[in-house]
Amino acid sequence: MNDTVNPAHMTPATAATATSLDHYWMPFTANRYFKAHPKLVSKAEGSYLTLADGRKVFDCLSGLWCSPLGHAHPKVVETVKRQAETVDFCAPFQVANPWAHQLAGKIAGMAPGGMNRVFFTNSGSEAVDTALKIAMAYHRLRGEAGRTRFIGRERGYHGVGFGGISVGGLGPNRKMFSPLTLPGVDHLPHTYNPKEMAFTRGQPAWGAHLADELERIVALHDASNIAAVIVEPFAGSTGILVPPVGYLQKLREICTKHGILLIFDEVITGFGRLGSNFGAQHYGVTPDLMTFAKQVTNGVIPMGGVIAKQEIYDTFMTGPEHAIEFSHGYTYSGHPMAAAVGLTVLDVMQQDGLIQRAAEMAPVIEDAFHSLKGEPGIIDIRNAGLSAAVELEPIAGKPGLRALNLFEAAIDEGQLYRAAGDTLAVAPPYLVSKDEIGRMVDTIRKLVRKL
Ligand code: PXG
Ligand code: PLP
Repeated sequence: MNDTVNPAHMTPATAATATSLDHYWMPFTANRYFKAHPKLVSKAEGSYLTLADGRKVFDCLSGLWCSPLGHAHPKVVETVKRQAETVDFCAPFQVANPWAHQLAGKIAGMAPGGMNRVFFTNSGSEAVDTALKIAMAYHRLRGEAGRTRFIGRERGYHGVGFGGISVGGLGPNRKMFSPLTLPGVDHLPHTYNPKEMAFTRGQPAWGAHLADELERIVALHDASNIAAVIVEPFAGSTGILVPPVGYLQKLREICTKHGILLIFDEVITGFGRLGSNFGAQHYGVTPDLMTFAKQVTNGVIPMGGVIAKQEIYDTFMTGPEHAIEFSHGYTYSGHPMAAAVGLTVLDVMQQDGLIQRAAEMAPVIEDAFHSLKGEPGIIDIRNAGLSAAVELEPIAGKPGLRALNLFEAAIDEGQLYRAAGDTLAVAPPYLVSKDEIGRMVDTIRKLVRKL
């Protein structure tokens, strides 16, 4: 073991041996398992990653839903270099860099009509906490300070801040912190019912009525106490749960009726994953606030943010002109490197018609994945836009192990899937070919027959 090798100079061959794995406490990872079965990515190019042990894999989940352009895109590489030489950093408060303003304009132009004010953060988690704060402050500024409650959804993922885990609906992320989650949060039921919807292509026909649960929660607390409802357009990290037909429309109607803000967490669905700019446009429902992250910079420089309706922004723009209207922000909000990369990424998406391309490939991935129906151990297949999930029957008493085994075996076959519980998820770069989709599916077919 030699800790002193400059990692920038590592070749795939040296990376495997030159790096001590002892010190890095890895996020959302079984650390002991990983350190016994290391997978170090030493090169990323196009849609492929090379591991330090020399194996080359297709990046089935675009990093972690982050890299629709693939890796090392020449225009992005050039932007990083140019921006580092131009303005690498400047303070975010009281001064600003022009790229952040330009990117805000670009994002506003892609968002649904009227959603045209953008607050930058560095991650989806920060975006969610920011959106919750905007919602609460907005009501207070309008003289409805009693509206402090939030409504999330079971199985929802909204990052790992205290706000995000409070409205989130994943037990393992919450249980250690239960006493400190936000007070005044309720959860809608999740929308997954395999009896009614297993093997549905796209949106299930069953389940719109689950949105009526919102009326029940409103009746319990009274609308005058509720600030906002937050949901993912489709629930991504829990394994791609697609909204039932009419469900999001109903949530919108009920929120509007009661003066409750609707927040779409578009961290995964934003910037084309569904073949539209945002999930809002794809599903035809306009929220009041949207969060984004990940794809906005192709994952190259961390960035997230909140898009607000102009009316919400305007509500803050009161009081003396020299006074801060919203006491919130991050050292790296609107970071010039991230903003410049974001501009390039969104330009490339537009110039190369990549969101249209994602829309065109959506039926291809749908057909390919649903061809796995009937294979051993596959109990459900779901798809949304250019993403799909295969639900495996858990091994009795060992949840997650079947998917993990398949995930490991697939690396030898050249595929890096995402294993979450017993779900395998894919969301490839937008330039994915039919052949590449075929290989993702063929590998699953081969491995479920064998394992
Ligand atoms: N909201 C949503 C809807 C997300 O999907 C976040 C917030 C948090 O973003 P940051 O940048 O703080 O991680 C996410 C993140 C998976 C997976 O396996 C997905 C996420 C995170 C971890 C795993 O699909 N999405
Ligand atoms: N902790 C300390 C001591 C700080 O000074 C700051 C920012 O100045 C923060 C936390 C927050 O960091 P960030 O703005 O990067 O979220």
